[in-house]
Amino acid sequence: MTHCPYCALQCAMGVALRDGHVEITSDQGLCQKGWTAGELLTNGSRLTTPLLYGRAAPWSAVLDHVADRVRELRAEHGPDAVAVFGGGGLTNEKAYLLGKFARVALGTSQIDYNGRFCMSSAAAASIRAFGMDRGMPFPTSDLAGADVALLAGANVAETMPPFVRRLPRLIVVDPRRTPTARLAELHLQPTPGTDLALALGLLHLVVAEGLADSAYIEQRTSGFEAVATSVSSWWPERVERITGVPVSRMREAVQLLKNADKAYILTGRGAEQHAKGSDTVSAFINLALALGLPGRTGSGYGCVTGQGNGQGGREHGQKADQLPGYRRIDDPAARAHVAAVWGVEPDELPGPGRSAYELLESLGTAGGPRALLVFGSNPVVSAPASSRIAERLRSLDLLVVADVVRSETAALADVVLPVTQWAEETGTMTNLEGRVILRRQALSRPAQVRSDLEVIAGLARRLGHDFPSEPGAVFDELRRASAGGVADYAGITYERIEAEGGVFWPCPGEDLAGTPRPMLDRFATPDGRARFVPVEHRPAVEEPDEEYPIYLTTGRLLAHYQSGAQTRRIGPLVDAAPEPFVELHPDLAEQLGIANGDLVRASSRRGAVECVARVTDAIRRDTVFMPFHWEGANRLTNPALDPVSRMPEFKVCAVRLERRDDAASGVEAG
Ligand SMILES: Nc1nc2c(c(=O)[nH]1)N[C@H]1C(S)=C(S)[C@@H](COP(=O)(O)OP(=O)(O)OC[C@H]3O[C@@H](n4cnc5c(=O)[nH]c(N)nc54)[C@H](O)[C@@H]3O)O[C@H]1N2
Ligand SMILES: Nc1nc2c(c(=O)[nH]1)N[C@H]1C(S)=C(S)[C@@H](COP(=O)(O)OP(=O)(O)OC[C@H]3O[C@@H](n4cnc5c(=O)[nH]c(N)nc54)[C@H](O)[C@@H]3O)O[C@H]1N2
Ligand SMILES: [Mo]
Repeated sequence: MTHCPYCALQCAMGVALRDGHVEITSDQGLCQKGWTAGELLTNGSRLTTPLLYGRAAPWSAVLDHVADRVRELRAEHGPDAVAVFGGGGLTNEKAYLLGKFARVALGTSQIDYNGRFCMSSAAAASIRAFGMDRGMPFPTSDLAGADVALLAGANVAETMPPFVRRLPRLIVVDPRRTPTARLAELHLQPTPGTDLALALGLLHLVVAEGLADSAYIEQRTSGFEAVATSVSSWWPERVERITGVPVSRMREAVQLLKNADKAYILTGRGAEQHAKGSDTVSAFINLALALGLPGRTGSGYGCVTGQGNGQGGREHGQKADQLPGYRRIDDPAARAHVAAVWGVEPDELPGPGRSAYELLESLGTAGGPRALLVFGSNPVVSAPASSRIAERLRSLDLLVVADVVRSETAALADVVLPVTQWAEETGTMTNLEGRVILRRQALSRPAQVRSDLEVIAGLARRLGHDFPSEPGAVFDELRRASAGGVADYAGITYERIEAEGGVFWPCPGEDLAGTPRPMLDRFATPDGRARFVPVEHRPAVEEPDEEYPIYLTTGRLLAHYQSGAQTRRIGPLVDAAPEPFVELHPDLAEQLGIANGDLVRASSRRGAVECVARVTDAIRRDTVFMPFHWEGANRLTNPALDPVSRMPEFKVCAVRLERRDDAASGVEAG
């Protein structure tokens, strides 16, 4: 058995080859992306041979070249001249080995990964409140037993369809009336970037109406008084002015939460991908704490983790500030433990490096890296201010991309390394519940293709380091490196995962059970109490003005995955969603003289893109929406970063929209 290559639900599936065709089976039902995931294994658009400056070349020559160039650049500019960019779709084994490769074989501090664009705000807020970041500290099967869940900025009907069946009655917070909002009992439709004010307003109502759970607050939390005082000025009318959400709707939301015996508050990228994303999540966690939800069976706060290994990918050391086991790279005890497993001295390990966007932005600049190795990300499409990032990538002395297809980023690379796909390899993933699952190799792999682990170990060997490349051996080393850390995998084995249907971390010993609900008795803070964190609302970094009068927000469609590198090569998915578009309200369309289907030009201070207009009353009048599955949407987005999580402000910036012929004549005239 293996698991789906896409999102953090990691649905189990069987994969077999019949008459040259990949057949997918499932007992639980899959989304369309899952059912069609086999196509990329055989459909001819995958990479099958290494490329050196665009030409096919043997593996040994290509890896020799990379190692030689890395040595030269290091000798000339120092170890931080070589950088690594990883991905939350990589298995735990790959994420672990990539982090070790950077710190030990390259000796560089410059490693980060695309999860910075994904989970980092929720992770930062969870650590502040609970002392631990396990996105959902409960099995998703708990959700169905609740009376209500508030879903802030998550469109799970499109991003995790099978998850919807596990949900109770919903309150949905989204500027668009999404398929998820249509399922909801109550839909709050705020201006993008105002969730923080909304959460403060909801907490204000809870406190003002005496609905806070004082026994729970007393026994299990600290810091309530300061937060209660800080929300006293967030009266509902003020919040309505900022968010556009009517006071009556806020009251209805609080009623639904109040009347619930069991309830959840869940956040998705819509609330998190802001330059104030970690404070926004803190505000929602404060609300959950005031209602007494976290750390109880059947209630809680959770972040709806995104990528296949979004959870595990942030635990084993491909993040700039982390070592395996969710350890901090600036913690002397953590460094000593991991250095011992790696057979190096603690002071040989580099310190924390730049965050994802800062790393990409520094490439090829004075003092920035001269070389980048990318494993499992397509930043030319998915990074904010993407034209600037493409330019930075072009300025490098060496760009190496390991991928399964020729992504937009691979198209800029000096060296392209074709790697095996999910069904052709074995490894563990940690799903959104913190359950470690096992993908077993189901198919043989094409002759010229190697696994990421073999590629990393092959490069390490050329740089004088002996790394394991077999998944089981890498996992055993990961278990030792994680032992004693927050994300302790020491007791997890492939055999146990298969026998038990997955194992939840922490699991510190083979004779110990996993931990599905790690916060029931105490939180992972020094005093065992969850912390209320006072936070204040502020506007988006870039608010609309005369020149750029409209809010742009971005997100996902059912049929495509992320940068689209995989799904834009799968026939039925392309048929379902063939082209990029911008969604706008009929009133705005009329005001701009734009009709449904018109070609339009959208521009921001950072760039412009042309696409088709889709007119729909499911969006606010002041806001337009673009999916980011095609190159272009991110030319517009604002790379302003959250001060704590370093998350870019993907979900709100200011744009202008014109019909293409108007825009063209404007250019000629101007
Ligand atoms: N089909 C599909 N599924 C996926 C993925 C995919 O690419 N395609 N990617 C996976 C990954 S990595 C992730 S991270 C998850 C993401 O899953 P989600 O978080 O559900 O996805 P998004 O579409 O990015 O954002 C969710 C919603 O946020 C809304 N939104 C925009 N701005 C705001 C705002 O300011 N406030 C609020 N409250 N809402 C706002 C958008 O309208 C959108 O409907 O999906 C996973 N699943
Ligand atoms: N405007 C806007 N931008 C966004 C977002 C948004 O909501 N709005 N969301 C952000 C979020 S949440 C995320 S997670 C990022 C994701 O953005 P990306 O990091 O670009 O995600 P993917 O498209 O999944 O890229 C993965 C790449 O790795 C390849 N790949 C897949 N599996 C493997 C493997 O096992 N090994 C190797 N070597 N390669 C592999 C794929 O073919 C693909 O080219 O985008 C972010 N960007
Ligand atoms: Mo994500």
